[in-house]
Amino acid sequence: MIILSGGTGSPKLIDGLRKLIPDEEISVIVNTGEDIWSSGVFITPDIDTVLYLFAGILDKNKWWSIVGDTHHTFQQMKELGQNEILPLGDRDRAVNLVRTEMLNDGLTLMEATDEISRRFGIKANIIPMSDETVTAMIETPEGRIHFQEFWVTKKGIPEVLSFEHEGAEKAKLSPAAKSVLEKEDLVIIGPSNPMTSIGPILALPEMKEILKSKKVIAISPIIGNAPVSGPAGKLMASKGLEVSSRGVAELYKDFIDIFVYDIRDDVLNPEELEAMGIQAIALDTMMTDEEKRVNLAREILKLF
Ligand code: FO1
Repeated sequence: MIILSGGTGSPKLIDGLRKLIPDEEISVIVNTGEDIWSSGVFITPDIDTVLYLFAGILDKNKWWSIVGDTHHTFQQMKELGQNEILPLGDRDRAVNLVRTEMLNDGLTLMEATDEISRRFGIKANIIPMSDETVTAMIETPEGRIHFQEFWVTKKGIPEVLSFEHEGAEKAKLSPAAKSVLEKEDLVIIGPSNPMTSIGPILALPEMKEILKSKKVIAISPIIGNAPVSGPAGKLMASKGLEVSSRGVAELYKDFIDIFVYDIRDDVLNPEELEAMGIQAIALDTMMTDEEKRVNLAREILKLF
């Protein structure tokens, strides 16, 4: 089984899936469109979240970074006037330093991810969507800034005039992603931001075409007119898309078979999707505790 993952929502679902199927049977194609260089370190937040999840060290209160991590290095750097965009923990920084060293030694992002997975004893197959760098940049009235600066430093407050993924036009689907997609028939599009988390994966050449030949279930990250978390709303609105599950379904309609939306959603009309040949299924998608994560995962597995 393949899961397309970005931050928070998809890792929560993977957490539930892990209780039902062995890690060895899980392949995760992970967004790298929010990656950022900071103080000489290459940080790839969505890959790290998935790595830490499978390594059993993810902070499940925040759904990023390592549980119990300290911030001594970040604080010391701040005192020296180095204000990093992402407040990186010390252990998190260690992982990112190891990765950066591997990249500097000539490894691809896939090879570096594989090696770090191996060292953590991870059995799942964690695959960066691409080995090329793709960077989400947001145009605000005060200028063009990195997604992480918009979301973390500026708390998602600036108006979003537009956004784009720099490097996306040159990026290719990673060979490992391609190879796993050749072997597996079931794909889950996790409930992550359809703009900056799932969007970059879908934008890669061939991806949408490949998905058309698979059985694809997408889970909406939006309930009513508000995302469960994160900046999806503002970013969708900046592209003129309706901020709703209907807006998400519109983005995915050409290559999905089943669309899962929340039981509380009062915007999506399932008949509209059925008319497009997409099965619409209402489930409880609020994964606020482990039981709910496992329940949602179980219901999704029943759909295949
Ligand atoms: N997100 C936040 O909202 N605030 C943070 O301070 C923060 C720190 C952070 C550190 C390392 C890391 O890998 C991710 C971190 N994130 C933080 C998450 C990140 O900004 C995005 O939410 C992810 O890119 C997921 O889309």
